[in-house]
Amino acid sequence: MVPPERISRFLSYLLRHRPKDRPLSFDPWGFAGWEEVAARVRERFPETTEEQIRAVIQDSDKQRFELRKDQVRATYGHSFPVDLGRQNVEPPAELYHGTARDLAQSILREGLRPRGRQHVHLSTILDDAMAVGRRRDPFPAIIVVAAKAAHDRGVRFYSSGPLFLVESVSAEFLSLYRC
Ligand code: HQG
Repeated sequence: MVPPERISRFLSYLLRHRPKDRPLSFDPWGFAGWEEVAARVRERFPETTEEQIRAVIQDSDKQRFELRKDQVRATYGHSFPVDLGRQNVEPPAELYHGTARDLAQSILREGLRPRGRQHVHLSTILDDAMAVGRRRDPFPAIIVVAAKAAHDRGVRFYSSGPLFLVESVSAEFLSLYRC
């Protein structure tokens, strides 16, 4: 059986980055047709059933995907513009961003930028930010975002499962976490 994580990564690749070699049509909200997506996954992993793909979507710890009757989309992480249709919400006082130590100084100087994606991703829980940062560095730096203060000054925060998304955060709202 194909490990669920491989299917999840492949779905993320298809739905966040619309690769040219795996053409799918997307609506403005980032949804693609379920049948088409399931067919792409089964081309890549022929032994996978549609039920297994559904299970990966439903079991995703970070609610990475949204499946409607005959459509599916990624809930965050896009490298192409989509209208997620999310409401601006009031965030908690602090949110956390885990990153590599060698990026921290530039972030504290320039602010948090989405780089290749549509949004910056922020965690509500320190341990989650550590896990995000460990993808890049075994001893990650944690940036603390004064989220409520930024929100009060007009920065729009969107909630997505356990994450908050934001277009960017200027340096005045950032500090380095010290344990
Ligand atoms: C960095 C995964 C220098 C930023 C994860 C990050 C997450 C700057 C990188 C989700 C910068 C962008 C997203 C600045 C930002 N100077 N570096 N001014 N501003 N950066 O991958 O947050 O499991 O787009 O620190 O768990 O690492 O795939 O963002 O290192 O939730 O669902 O630019 O992806 O989720 O990298 O990861 P990314 P991320 P999944």
